[in-house]
Amino acid sequence: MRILLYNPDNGVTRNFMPHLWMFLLQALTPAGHEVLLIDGNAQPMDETQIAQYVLDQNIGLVGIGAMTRMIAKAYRIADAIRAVGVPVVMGGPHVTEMADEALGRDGGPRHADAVALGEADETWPRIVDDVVRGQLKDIYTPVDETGKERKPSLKDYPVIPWQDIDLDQFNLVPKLATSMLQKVGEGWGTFRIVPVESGRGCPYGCEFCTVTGFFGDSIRFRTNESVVNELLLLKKRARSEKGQMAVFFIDDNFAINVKRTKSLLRDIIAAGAQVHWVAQISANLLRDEELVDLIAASGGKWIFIGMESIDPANLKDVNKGFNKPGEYAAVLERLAKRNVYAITSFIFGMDNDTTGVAERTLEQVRTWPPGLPIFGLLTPLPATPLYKRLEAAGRLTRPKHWQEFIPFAMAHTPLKMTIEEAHAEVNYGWSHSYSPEALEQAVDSLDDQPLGYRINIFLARVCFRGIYFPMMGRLAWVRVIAENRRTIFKLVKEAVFGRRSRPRNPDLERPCGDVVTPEVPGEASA
Ligand code: B12
Ligand code: SF4
Repeated sequence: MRILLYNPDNGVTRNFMPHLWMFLLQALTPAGHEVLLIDGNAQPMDETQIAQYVLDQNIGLVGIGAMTRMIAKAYRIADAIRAVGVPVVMGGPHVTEMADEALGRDGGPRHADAVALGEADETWPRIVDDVVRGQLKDIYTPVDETGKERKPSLKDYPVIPWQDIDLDQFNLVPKLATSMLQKVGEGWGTFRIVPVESGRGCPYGCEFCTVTGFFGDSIRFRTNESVVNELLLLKKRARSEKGQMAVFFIDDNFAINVKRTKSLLRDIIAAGAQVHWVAQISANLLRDEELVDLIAASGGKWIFIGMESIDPANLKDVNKGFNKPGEYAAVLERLAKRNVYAITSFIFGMDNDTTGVAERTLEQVRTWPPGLPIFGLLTPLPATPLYKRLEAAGRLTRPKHWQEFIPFAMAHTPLKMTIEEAHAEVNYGWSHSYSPEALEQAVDSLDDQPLGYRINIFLARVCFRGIYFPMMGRLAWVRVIAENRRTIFKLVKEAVFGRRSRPRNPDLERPCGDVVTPEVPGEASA
């Protein structure tokens, strides 16, 4: 049977990275089937096109995975595929919590023939077999023989055959530039950011987060050997096509068990399996100097930190009191000293937020080493403690906000400002962090660093800008380049003519006084 795994586009930004679930389920599919992958972010298709594709390719089963924000699109695609007679199975965090909605048991239309609840590593092969036998059930639950929920162990993690997977749709290098860039350095003909997981689960239970409920508070890890082998495979593929691979460790909290993370990073270094990587780590775990040393030595470049707020009262409200705003600056300095930078994520519209929260936050951000601040609104995702609290308090203004997804729009009333004021705060955060002046300032603040780092921060900022200000078409890119011409000119001038003064950062000088070769820019689009 031919199976299609499809991930809908998010309609806002062109995703920089494919979703892991597709590769994982592909690797877990029983032998004898062919699995095709389409990520709507990389290959946009409307309902008619996807239905035609399914017929043309003689697909016998379609699996669709989606987060809450893409679920409306996922349902429309599923409806179109079912209308041409091909069964659809849906999985992922949204339908796990809202299975009745997907199956049309809540009074609405049915969108899926079957739903896979929770982690589907063990149920997916059963689903495929049931389709072949014509015995597809409505719901697949990961349970053991006694009917008790079972979280898959990651000890026997499947080998994802990265060497064979068609990754063309995920190349971030424009086709026209491929052959020229293959000759640059070790080769930049392709550049891909690949999701890799080393473990699952986070016990912290932040009020707005789906993870603790979905993956459970039981933390599970792959073996170091299996992660290291995967990195080596990715490196080999990148070399063979004269390109680059960066890795996003998608673990919810990559250092949740610091001892284990250190042992993994040591094994990566020992095996020469370093690639440039990004990971999510909560600020409290980055107090450890040795951990940060190992992060840098093993290829860590960007750490995503869910800072959420600079107000301890807000953090306490959402059960994230373990974040200590007083130590954010020290954490970021610790990383920056090793040339590791942070993607700092903030949420506005929290219960203790008042107007001006964006500027108050930016005042602090400006005193930190330059990074990539991102801003969102507190969002009640289904089945989270936050959703239940707001529902009980009658504060949900759009209880089924996912049915009509609007980017950067609140679905409940904040306590100390209006919804419109909260929207204005997010807009302020983005526009003041990603204006041409702010980009120039970020680049200038790294004046004592080699050119590569500054090009890096510039490119990363330009790409991240696209999360809020859509940059889907060529014209939008041209506009961004034009607006930032001063900074681009400065960087190009330095690349061509060099700089008179030597870098001031002694860590970056070799004993002979040479500057460490700047990194080729580009790995930082995460
Ligand atoms: C990596 C990641 C990202 C990446 C990008 C996504 C990507 N390309 O991978 C980045 C950092 C960009 C990101 C951004 C966002 N993310 Co995110 N992200 C994750 C994260 C940490 C890992 C995803 C992952 O690969 N997990 C590992 C795989 C194996 O798990 P899985 O995807 O759930 O798949 C398993 C099952 O769900 C099931 N399954 C999934 N799909 C399917 C399909 C079929 C057919 C079947 C049978 C089974 C099945 O089987 C899989 C194997 O067991 C998750 C948290 C988490 N641990 O999952 C959050 C998570 C998915 N993100 C979340 C959110 C909210 C966001 C943002 C909206 C945040 C924001 N406010 O901006 C944005 C939106 C991005 C967008 N594109 O629109 C929420 C989604 C909750 C929800 N109900 O929708 C999660 C769960 C985290 C949370 N805080 O609750 N994210
Ligand atoms: S630390 Fe991160 S992953 Fe863990 S519960 Fe909180 S927000 Fe979710």
